[in-house]
Amino acid sequence: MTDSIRFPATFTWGVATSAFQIEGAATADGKGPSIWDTFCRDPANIIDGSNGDVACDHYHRYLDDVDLIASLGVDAYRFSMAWSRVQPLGSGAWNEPGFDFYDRLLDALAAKGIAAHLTLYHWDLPQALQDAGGWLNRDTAHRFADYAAEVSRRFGDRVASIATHNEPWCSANLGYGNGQFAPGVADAKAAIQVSHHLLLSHGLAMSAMRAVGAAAKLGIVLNQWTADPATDSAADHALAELEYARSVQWFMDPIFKGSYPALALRAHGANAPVVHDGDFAAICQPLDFLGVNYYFRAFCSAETPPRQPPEAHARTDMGWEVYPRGLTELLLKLHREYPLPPVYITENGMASADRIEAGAVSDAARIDYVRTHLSALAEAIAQGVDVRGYFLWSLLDNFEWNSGYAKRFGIVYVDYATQQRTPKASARWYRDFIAQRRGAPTLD
Ligand code: IFM
Repeated sequence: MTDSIRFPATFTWGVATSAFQIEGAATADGKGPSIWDTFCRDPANIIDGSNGDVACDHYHRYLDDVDLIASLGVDAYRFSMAWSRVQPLGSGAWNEPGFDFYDRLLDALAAKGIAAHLTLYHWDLPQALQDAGGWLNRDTAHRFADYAAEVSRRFGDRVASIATHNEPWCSANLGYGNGQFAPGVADAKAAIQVSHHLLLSHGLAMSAMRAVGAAAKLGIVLNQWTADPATDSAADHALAELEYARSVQWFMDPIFKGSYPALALRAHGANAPVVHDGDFAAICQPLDFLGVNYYFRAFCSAETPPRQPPEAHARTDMGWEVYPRGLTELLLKLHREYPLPPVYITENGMASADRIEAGAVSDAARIDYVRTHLSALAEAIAQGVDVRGYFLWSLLDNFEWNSGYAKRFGIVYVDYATQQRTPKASARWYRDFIAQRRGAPTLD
């Protein structure tokens, strides 16, 4: 049942993608290499040995893709800009043909009345900056602020919002902590220092963009989860508390309170980051919005082997527990703990082993996933959390990072051999759900 799910009348409905995952055109029109281009050159890094050279070929098919977005009846589209497309070396000269692509994309979205929500950094650092130390080099934060200011100058009045980072937890912990993501570094101390430089870059970019004075709302997108103890044991409770501190509070506290959480700092010990005077003042400044990406909760067990979430809970093709209640709980907890600005759910969705049969893709599990998460979201809103929009991840099946093309998150199926797009049953469901909202009773 979806009739009983109520949202504010002005709620924004959208779909999301990111540059490296869909654009392809890896070397077109002067684009420089990014760390993901480099990382994929070693096929051992990607489960199916693939890369982002072509991906969904969105760079050439963006007009069709905008038509597809419009056909869903959504209000908004969230996407990211490939930094090395517009500034091939991550510093110095701008690449006009790269900016032209985003200019054309924005025109196409505007022509269809779709609001553009831009993310500056969705993990694809220009390789030239990596060669100079990447996010371990504090100077990268300054290069990022320059890039943010330039984008804001050019597009800040044409996009509804600009997010500095997407999921810096992943950039730090998967890129530098366990090496599963580009640039493939496995060094716990480095990961923590990188997280600090990412936060610093966010703060510097916010100031730089504010100085430009564009109309776009400015914020950041964080991936977040609640951390539940697997049992009532003191050990599981302690583990859950630490997990929450190291993941959610580690990014939220500097932004909203101007310090790192004491529990996580203690746990990091000698790996704690080097923080310069003035860093927290740069990081801790008002946001126009907070983007929350929610996929699953953390289930914390101190036993060996660790206890797993209940068997009865479904899992996605990524192996992630389906736990919609966690979205309500997370939002209420954030609402209690921080002076939140308006919140957007900037990603939520699931991978499933979709197949095309007789020209159609039946993805009932995804419909169920989205429906139950929307219901959980409506519950949080009803309890007072100011959530202004929801972006389904993802518009298209796409390059799922180290899983390559083996995992399908799209509500539109992509046949990578032909680049044919086929809306799945979930795309039709989402379109109908949104259409129904327009006439449905609202919270207002
Ligand atoms: O595909 C990713 C996206 O790039 C960032 N958030 C999680 C998604 C699913 O893993």
